[in-house]
Amino acid sequence: MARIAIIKPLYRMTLTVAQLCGELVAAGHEPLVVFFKKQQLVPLTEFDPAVYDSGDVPMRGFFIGKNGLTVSDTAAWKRVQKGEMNKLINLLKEFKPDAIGFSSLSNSMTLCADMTAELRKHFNVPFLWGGTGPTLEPDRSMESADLVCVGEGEEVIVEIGDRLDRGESLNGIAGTWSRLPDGSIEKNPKRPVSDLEKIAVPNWDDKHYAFINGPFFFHPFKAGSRLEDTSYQIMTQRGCPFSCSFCVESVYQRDFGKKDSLRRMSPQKAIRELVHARDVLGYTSVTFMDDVFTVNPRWLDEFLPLYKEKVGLPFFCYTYPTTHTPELLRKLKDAGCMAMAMGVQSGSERILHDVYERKTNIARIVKSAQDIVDSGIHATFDMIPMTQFDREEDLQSTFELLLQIPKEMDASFWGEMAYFPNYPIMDKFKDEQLLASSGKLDFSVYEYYFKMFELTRTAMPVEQIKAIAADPRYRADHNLLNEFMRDEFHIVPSYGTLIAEAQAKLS
Ligand code: B12
Ligand code: SF4
Repeated sequence: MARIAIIKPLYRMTLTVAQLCGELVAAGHEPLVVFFKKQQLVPLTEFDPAVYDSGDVPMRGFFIGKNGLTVSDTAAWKRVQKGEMNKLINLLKEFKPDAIGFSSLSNSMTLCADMTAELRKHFNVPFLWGGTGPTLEPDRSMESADLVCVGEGEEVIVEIGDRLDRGESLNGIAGTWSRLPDGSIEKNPKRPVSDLEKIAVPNWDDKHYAFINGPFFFHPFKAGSRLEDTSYQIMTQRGCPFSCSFCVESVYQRDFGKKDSLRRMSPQKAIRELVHARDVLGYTSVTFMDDVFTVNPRWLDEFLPLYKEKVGLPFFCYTYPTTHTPELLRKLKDAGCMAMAMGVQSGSERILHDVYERKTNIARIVKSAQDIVDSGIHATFDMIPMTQFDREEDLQSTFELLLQIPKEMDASFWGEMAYFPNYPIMDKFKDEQLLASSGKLDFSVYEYYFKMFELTRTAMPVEQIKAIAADPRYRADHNLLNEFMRDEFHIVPSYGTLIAEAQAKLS
């Protein structure tokens, strides 16, 4: 039995580590997952770099209220304190790991490098890195790690455990890069993507988890989503039929092949996990974290009646403008779908097609939004209304789209594009024609449009909003719009809350 610690800097993304924890336990190994620190939202006006770390990739969201617009870092954290590191070191000393892993997104790569360097002073064990960040930047990861998992890790983590048990070297494992005894780096062949029918059920047993943040230290720790969200989160599917330039799915398709990337577990396997979540873990709603839940109507035709019969909990899922029909929405609603979110991202076909690589047309987005609202499912949509490629016409187009999206549908997130390393969107910066035609807009232009966007979500009649849009006084001074703004703007609402709100409206 190998003892493997996995550190997940910045609490959440619990599914990733619960999956790895499930694999290790099922294979007879002993995992300890440590959530180290917590990500938080910090308004830029309060962002003191001596106190907060923004990570390697800044991520920003916008709040619009009566006092105007607030820009916040949505993924910052308080800088690591010595006491937090000491707690981690003591916990690991007690656990006596045979290997120490890090699971990282792109924004916490430097944090992981600093932590690895510090932990190496205390532990003479292999350091394993995995996750989206190391998969995107394996060479950078190898500057700190002894082994990097490139891609999916279910089989890799078990093979590592088995080899540690047998006292064998960790070189030569498919799907990893590792350091050879002479110090050089070995780049092993890629591993085929995981068969979702064979992977373990995520393990949420408190005893395998710990949490360290500031003065807080918990072990055992309730890692399940219930701490922040009342809803059980599951992914029945991996991959996506689309290839948006700002999303990791397009990277996985490019680097690991598109052919087998879109996979789903059998309806029966998903149902077993959900029945356990309801009966043993005590959850009262479900969030399907599948990138686009509404693909594969044949699977849904089998799954939804089974779900209704055997699970019967209200649920949330994601959709895409071209993947649902009124008929499918009816079936989803009948099975318990209370709330869903649809990616819209922009109202400019130029941005959607040339920058985001989302070949949807605007009329289709409007129809899809209306269909969800007509179905009676509570709906929200996501937008990325700020990039390095915008012209004012693009913002105007987004405003015009928002005027057509039913008011019952709220925006869950207004964000600035986050530029992750090696994503296809980074190639757009090499497209001189595209760059030459980009506006490099002043932030005050965004402030005006973001407030106009928000206005479309208020109860104000569309004709009145159009009159304001036509009035040059507001364009000259966007602060005049503040009086129309709502007090609070939602950002990344909790799924459990969305479901509960939708239920409350019904009753
Ligand atoms: C579901 C999800 C969420 C959910 C998570 C719910 C939950 N309970 O876990 C929520 C909504 C909370 C969320 C939040 C965020 N997310 Co998110 N999320 C995803 C999504 C759709 C799936 C991730 C997932 O769980 N996959 C299934 C698990 C089992 O697989 P995995 O994570 O890929 O890990 C595998 C391998 O990487 C490997 N592995 C991972 N770690 C390790 C460690 C070791 C040692 C080894 C050997 C292997 C290994 O094995 C795993 C199993 O195969 C991805 C997109 C995607 N399709 O991947 C985005 C994604 C991960 N999210 C992203 C972002 C930016 C965020 C936020 C920072 C957003 C924000 N501004 O707040 C936060 C981060 C929160 C935090 N501090 O952790 C980005 C990350 C981009 C990047 N390059 O870093 C992604 C890739 C989407 C994108 N834009 O491309 N997210
Ligand atoms: S539709 Fe969503 S999950 Fe699929 S590639 Fe686009 S952003 Fe990613």
